[in-house]
Amino acid sequence: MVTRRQALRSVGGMVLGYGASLVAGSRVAAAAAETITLPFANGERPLVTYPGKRALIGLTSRPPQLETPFSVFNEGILTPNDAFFVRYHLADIPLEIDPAAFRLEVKGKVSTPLSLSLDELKTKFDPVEYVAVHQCSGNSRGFFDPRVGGGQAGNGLMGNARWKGVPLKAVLEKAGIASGAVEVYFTGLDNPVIPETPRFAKSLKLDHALDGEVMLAYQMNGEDLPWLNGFPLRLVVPGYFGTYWVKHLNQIAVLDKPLDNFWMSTAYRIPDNDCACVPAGGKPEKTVPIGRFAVRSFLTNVLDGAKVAAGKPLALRGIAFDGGSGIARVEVSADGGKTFMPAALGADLGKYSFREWTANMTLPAGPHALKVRATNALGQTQPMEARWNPSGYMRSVVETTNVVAG
Ligand SMILES: Nc1nc2c(c(=O)[nH]1)N[C@H]1C(S)=C(S)[C@@H](COP(=O)(O)O)O[C@H]1N2
Ligand SMILES: [Mo]
Repeated sequence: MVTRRQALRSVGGMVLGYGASLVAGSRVAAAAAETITLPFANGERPLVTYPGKRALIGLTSRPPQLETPFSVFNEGILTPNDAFFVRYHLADIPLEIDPAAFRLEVKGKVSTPLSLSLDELKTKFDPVEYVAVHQCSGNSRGFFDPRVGGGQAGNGLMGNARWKGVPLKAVLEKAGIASGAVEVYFTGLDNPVIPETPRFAKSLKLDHALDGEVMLAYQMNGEDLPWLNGFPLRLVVPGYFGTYWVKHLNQIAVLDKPLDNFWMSTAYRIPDNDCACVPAGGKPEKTVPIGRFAVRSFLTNVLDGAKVAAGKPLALRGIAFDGGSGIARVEVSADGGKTFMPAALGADLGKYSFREWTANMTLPAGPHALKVRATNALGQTQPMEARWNPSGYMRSVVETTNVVAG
């Protein structure tokens, strides 16, 4: 028997050809047979499949929110499109988009409002391409202690992809920024279910929008954007949390005053201090919009609870990234962080990319707490103790992997 809950777990359709439609409807996917257990209380999740995606960790189905299983990060330094996480706020997501009829509107404080087809974006502007990590502010929220409200994610609300598109700057310059402009507004094709809910929209400061790096992306890892990752166009804001990476982007407006909506003024704000933290259980006095990623690093080839061979070289491998200065060094510890030794860095795919690291260590028999710590080009590193804020954002603690050598 298929329950309503199970039925809702599937969008129930497929992406046809080059993203003609994600049809709601007829076929109900088999109920999730498999589950995965994230390493915190109430961490059991179904593995679910959606159009264009392999089995991913299901967090919610309306709207779809899918987490990447951590094992994917050990498969390669780029995250495959079919394994890339999915996050939406509002359940009325686009199910049909005609790429030929799609237009990006650019309006507001500009000298010439624009309405650009995908074809024009692809042919009338010089494309740019770079590798960048995309990460949700709430990545790893499930590890917060004390626990906080919001999607209880493990470490899979992140991914690393090669993005291709048009610099936002080029499009804004074509429209011509009028005097008095201070911010740029972005929204997409998804809608709230009830009109009282504010539509999802974000803004960037004008100088950020004009930095030449923020991208209107139409490709991810050499293919059209996957439907659920924002087909046919999304904003890519390298180094910045995913909340700014507006999907199904179809409207840009240049504003003469800061955007004051729920998504900027209430949600996605962090304590206004260097650690973006408050004492556990506390409340920040003042908040600011979330910005760049903190430095993070992970061991990917040895999992917590693993049994490893004692007295033999153990090859360790993982990833590190930061908010865009680039990873300068990675160190590993086998004694719970008392001493660290340097890891080797892998190929440099750019300052916004995951950086691979490798290390070898030989462990005597017994339990060991492995730790990995990265430092970026600005000298910023990861705290040994987890920081806390009430929204569960920006986890960046030195992660621990407990193993037993025998
Ligand atoms: N249109 C639209 N864009 C959006 C959102 C959304 O709800 N609607 N969520 C944002 C948030 S919070 C995140 S983390 C990323 C998720 O991108 P992904 O689904 O491609 O992983 O999209 C961002 N862009
Ligand atoms: Mo997010």
